Amino acid sequence: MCKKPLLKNCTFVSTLLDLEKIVIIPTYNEKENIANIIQAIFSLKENFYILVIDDSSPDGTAQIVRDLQSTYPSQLYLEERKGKLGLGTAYIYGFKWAVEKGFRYIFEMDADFSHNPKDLRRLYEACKMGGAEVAIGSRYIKGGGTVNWPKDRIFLSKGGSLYTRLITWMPVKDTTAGFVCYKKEVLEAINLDEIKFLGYAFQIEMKFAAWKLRFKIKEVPIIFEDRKYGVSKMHKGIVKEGILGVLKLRWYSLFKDYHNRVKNNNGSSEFPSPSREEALAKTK
Ligand SMILES: Nc1nc2c(ncn2[C@@H]2O[C@H](COP(=O)(O)OP(=O)(O)O)[C@@H](O)[C@H]2O)c(=O)[nH]1
Ligand SMILES: [Mg+2]
Repeated sequence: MCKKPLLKNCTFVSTLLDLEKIVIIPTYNEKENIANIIQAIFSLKENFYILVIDDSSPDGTAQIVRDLQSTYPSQLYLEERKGKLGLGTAYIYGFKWAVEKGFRYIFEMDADFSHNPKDLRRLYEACKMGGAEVAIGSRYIKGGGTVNWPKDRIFLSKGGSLYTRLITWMPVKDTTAGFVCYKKEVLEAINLDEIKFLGYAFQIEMKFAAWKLRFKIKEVPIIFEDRKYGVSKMHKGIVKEGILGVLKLRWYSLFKDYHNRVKNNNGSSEFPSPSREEALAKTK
């Protein structure tokens, strides 16, 4: 049952709807994809809710979502932030939002169809029935893979995962994966205010924190397909952040009390947005 109203007449809505599964989709300039991905998820007819976190995309992505809200008034939500603040902080914002409302299974997913909506169910089942507390859509286990991805991206992604495993010893094959289902308890246990990375490093640290807090992580094979529409927001700063970020994680976990830092003792502050300068400064 929802702790805080999703809609003004929450009492009415919450008695009718079960706040089980929500897919968080961060967007920046995804006008070619956003309507289709939303429709693809709702057409699964598996009672998914969707929260789009849009960073004032100049291409009008948010308006497309607003227009669709009249078709899906109680299932589609939009949060808009002022300026491009990075994928990591968008997810942190969305995680807090979803936990606050009382959702039990919280998914991360890209807008660009690299993640197949049909795989949402398999991630859900891994958590709901398979005993996982974090289910990762993995490209680098048996049965997983990539389609149409340029060689340099495959190299970067596989290399990044190998590098992370060598340095952190984290037993996860696809450490930069962005298609994930978290049980609410995991996100509640992590001090989300301490996760400050923006790109690949964000994905790595979420898994690292969950692992360090001893949650059960399971990888589910997925086929990741390169986007057909729109452009990637990947840039050199994200790679640099990833390389240094992994070293920082290892360092903190060796010599400083990473466990205590990342464990949520007090409850996180509400939906913070870093300043634009703060977010941009980190990726330079
Ligand atoms: N809200 C928000 N979303 C972002 C930002 N950067 C990327 N995204 C979204 O994050 C998802 C993954 O980004 P994408 O460009 O496809 O990265 P790639 O798959 O690594 O090339 C897409 O849905 C993007 O629109 C950002 O700064 N803010
Ligand atoms: Mg993509």
